[in-house]
Amino acid sequence: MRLLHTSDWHLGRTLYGEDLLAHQAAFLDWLLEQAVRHEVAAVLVAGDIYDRAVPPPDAVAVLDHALRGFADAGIAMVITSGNHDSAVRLGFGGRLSELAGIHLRTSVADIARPVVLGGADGEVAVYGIPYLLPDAVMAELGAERSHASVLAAATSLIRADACERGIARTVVVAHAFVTGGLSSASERDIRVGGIGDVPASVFAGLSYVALGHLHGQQTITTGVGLRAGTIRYSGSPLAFSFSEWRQAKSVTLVEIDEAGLVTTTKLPTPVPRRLREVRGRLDDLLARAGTDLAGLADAWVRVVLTDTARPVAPMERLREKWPHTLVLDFAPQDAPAEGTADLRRMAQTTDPVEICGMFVKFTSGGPPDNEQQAVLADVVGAALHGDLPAAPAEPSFAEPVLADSVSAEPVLAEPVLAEPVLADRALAESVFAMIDAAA
Ligand SMILES: [Mn+2]
Repeated sequence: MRLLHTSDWHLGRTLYGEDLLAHQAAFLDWLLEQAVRHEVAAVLVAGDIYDRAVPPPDAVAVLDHALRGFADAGIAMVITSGNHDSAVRLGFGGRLSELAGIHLRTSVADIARPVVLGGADGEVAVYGIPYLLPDAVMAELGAERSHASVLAAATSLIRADACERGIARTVVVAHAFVTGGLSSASERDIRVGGIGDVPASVFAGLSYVALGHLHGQQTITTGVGLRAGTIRYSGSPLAFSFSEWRQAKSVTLVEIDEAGLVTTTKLPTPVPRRLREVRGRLDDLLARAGTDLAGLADAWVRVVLTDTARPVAPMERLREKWPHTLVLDFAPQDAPAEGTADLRRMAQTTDPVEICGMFVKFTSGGPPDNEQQAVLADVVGAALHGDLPAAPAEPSFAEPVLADSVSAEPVLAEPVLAEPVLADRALAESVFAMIDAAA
């Protein structure tokens, strides 16, 4: 019997502001083609169908269209909710869609209610475990406050049910962080709060465990007493972060033989655009745009600039060559590593000369030299005595510098950074105008 295992569609998600929905819809069309071509008995979707608990309407429309396609083709689906989904919203109308072969498993009550697939070689029972938040389900499952405990309780129910039915070949679809799995930057950590990951041993005795949550495909091989290849993350069909740019995305074709032994094959998913990361000085990178970096013109690109001084309008210049540049980060060469500590210190300092000096260090990678320091002191002194040229109505330095750096976002979120800078904006601006003039 053949099954197709996929997860983490995250319908409605964007990639650094880039709309992915058309690519997600194309993936779902492709998935249906694969399901038909490989004559699978069912498609298993292990959670994170949507990116958000309240998905945007066009993402709902895309899922609706896809489900109808599978139902029309007579291919069963077993879908569980992930930590990004609202189980109640995703599960709406579940008993109705079940009549069309679309089996939503979004509640604890349905964990031990399998979808029994019949084939020429006998029956396979497929169970769906929705993402189980320990606090929400521990009482119902009689479990402790940990993922390991609630999942162990869930799989006990499943083993008991399969035993009662006399079905030896069992498949579980679940959304969890299993010990030993490798994560990437685009997953929302479900271990927060000390509730822990799950040992593979909770899945002992099952023929195949179709996992979701981790976005890189991988097989978990740390289970004691488990056959290798039986516990697997299919990974997401698309990359959702640059940390995944080297991953080849796929869905997993699962073949279960009569004895319940499993073989898996990766089917590479369509790639709408490759992700690429480059690092270097702006001028050097742009000079390579016609040669070894020519391929970046079609790619989604993250650029890490190592220029010591921030170049003017870097994003605009990069997008002239590589229009799909999405992320621009700065990592000045030889820059001191204590940048964040500097920002904290800035929040506590009241000496404008020192603040300006930190800004020079932040933007150029090094502290002001003696000459610059003298200019700073002069200008600040003049400003404090009211002997200052009028500041322009729309100050221009703070915004472009901070707004074009994605890496600055988490720092900006801390109010301590923005305030001292902005409060002294007119002052600092004049200082920098004079430094520019002096340079
Ligand atoms: Mn996910």
